[in-house]
Amino acid sequence: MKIRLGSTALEVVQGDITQQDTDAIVNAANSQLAGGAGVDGAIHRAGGPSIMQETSERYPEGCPPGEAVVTAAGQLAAKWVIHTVGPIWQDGRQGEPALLAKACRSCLFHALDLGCESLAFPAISAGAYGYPLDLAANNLLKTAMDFVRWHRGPKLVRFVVFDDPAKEEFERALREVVPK
Ligand code: AR6
Repeated sequence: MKIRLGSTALEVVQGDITQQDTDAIVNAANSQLAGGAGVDGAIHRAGGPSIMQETSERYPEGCPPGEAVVTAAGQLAAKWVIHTVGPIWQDGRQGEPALLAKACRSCLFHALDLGCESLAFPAISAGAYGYPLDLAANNLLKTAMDFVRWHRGPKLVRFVVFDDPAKEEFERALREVVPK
């Protein structure tokens, strides 16, 4: 499902983030940039060891929640991996929504700085970090919509969701956040 906003577009597709041919893909990393399961594991497996080598060399301090760092994408089709760290869900009153939106914006700013026309996001924080799927979908889509309308780019922002429930929530959120 794809919605146009002027010269930009927001899209929800079901699939594997590692298979995207967008200029950049986003990794749902941890603050040590230590690798892990889920999206993080899949990206390091498919991209090869050069990605971890680069994060260790360039970002030995890791990356705080809400921020993002960039590496090349090794063997992936994308040119760049933008590693961000979402919040760990507690009860929703510990700043999680602001941090998730900040993580999303940090990735979008990096994408513009890198000259990317297209960027693919996973459902940051909605797996191991426990962020409720519906709330993550609303937050990420609204943040991305506000960003692309204001900055008029990147041209394509794609949300890649793994399973049917995530697809339903992201498509619902896309219909709800975009003004008619
Ligand atoms: N492509 C697209 N989506 C995926 C893929 C994939 N290959 N694999 C999983 N998902 P998660 P988080 C979905 O746990 O919640 C790691 O260990 C998954 O179904 O990857 O931010 C890191 O090292 C879920 O909807 O990210 C951190 O320690 C969503 O992607 C921690 O997990 C995000 O799930 C980060 O947890």
